[in-house]
Amino acid sequence: MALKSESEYATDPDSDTRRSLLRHMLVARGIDEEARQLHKQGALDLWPSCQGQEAAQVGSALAVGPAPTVFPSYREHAVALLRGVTPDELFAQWAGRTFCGWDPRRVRFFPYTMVLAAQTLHAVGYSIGQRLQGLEDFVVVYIGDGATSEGDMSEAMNLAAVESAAVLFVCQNNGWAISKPAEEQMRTSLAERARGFGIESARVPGQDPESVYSSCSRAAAHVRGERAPYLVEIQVGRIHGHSTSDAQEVYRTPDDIARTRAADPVPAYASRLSGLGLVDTAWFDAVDKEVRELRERLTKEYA
Ligand SMILES: Cc1ncc(C[n+]2csc(CCOP(=O)(O)OP(=O)(O)O)c2C)c(N)n1
Ligand SMILES: [Mg+2]
Repeated sequence: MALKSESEYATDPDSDTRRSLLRHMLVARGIDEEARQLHKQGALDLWPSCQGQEAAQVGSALAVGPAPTVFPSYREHAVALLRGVTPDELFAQWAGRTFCGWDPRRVRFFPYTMVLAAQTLHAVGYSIGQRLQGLEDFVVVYIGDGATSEGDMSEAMNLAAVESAAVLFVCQNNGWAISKPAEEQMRTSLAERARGFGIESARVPGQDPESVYSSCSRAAAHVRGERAPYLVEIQVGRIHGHSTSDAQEVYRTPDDIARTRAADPVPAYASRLSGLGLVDTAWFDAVDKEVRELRERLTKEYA
């Protein structure tokens, strides 16, 4: 697949891109809500919700475009959908109906990895392999804050730095590794830690998909232009528990949960674009209809 030219890595999203950011966020929210519902009905075995992280996921995925191969963790449902994994393929995996769910070669989105941070080494190795074969590609790898405590992450950052591997590390720091708060796992930001390995980095708030888009566009241009790794740490909020099997009310205060819900990126971005006149009622009705029909079909298929 052809890489984007330098000028295509726009740092500020235009109006069409802004509508696209919002549409993908709304679709991901609907699919995620359907999955949570199906888990309650016993149809899915488990679901790690991505609610609260949609701006980070959609902003980063749209910024890098379709060229790079993506190595996800297990919560990147919005990225998966954007890359062409169908909701059925996604649900089939969490219903235990298939081994992986999708063909990673078709969508260039690798299988979810439950072994924390293992995908960071896969990504760096894949990138080096691509270079050895003379293929002009770069790789994006997603990790959570907790995964960065694994030795694999440090090995991957060091290897990427010394090998000048074309890898964009995207960390969604949602403040929690299940019930372990991020501040008990690190004394510096991950962005600072990356610099210690010789990797350039940025730290961005994850509520605004446009800031994420701009930062990841610049980061992608760096990876592609310099053939060197880059790390973007995105600060996000986790609206629900770690997974559908986790009661976060046990270890998070009601205030903390309320603050995260109040900072929900989806309604905030919807009202922002609406206020700017970029979307209107007819636009919202069309997206609602698309999501409703998708959800009805998934309910029929799985419940
Ligand atoms: C090597 C390894 N150790 C422990 C676990 C158990 N585990 C699953 S998810 C998780 C927390 C991960 O947190 P984070 O990386 O912040 O991702 P998040 O779930 O917040 O998206 C842990 C400890 C695991 N899956 N793999
Ligand atoms: Mg986390």
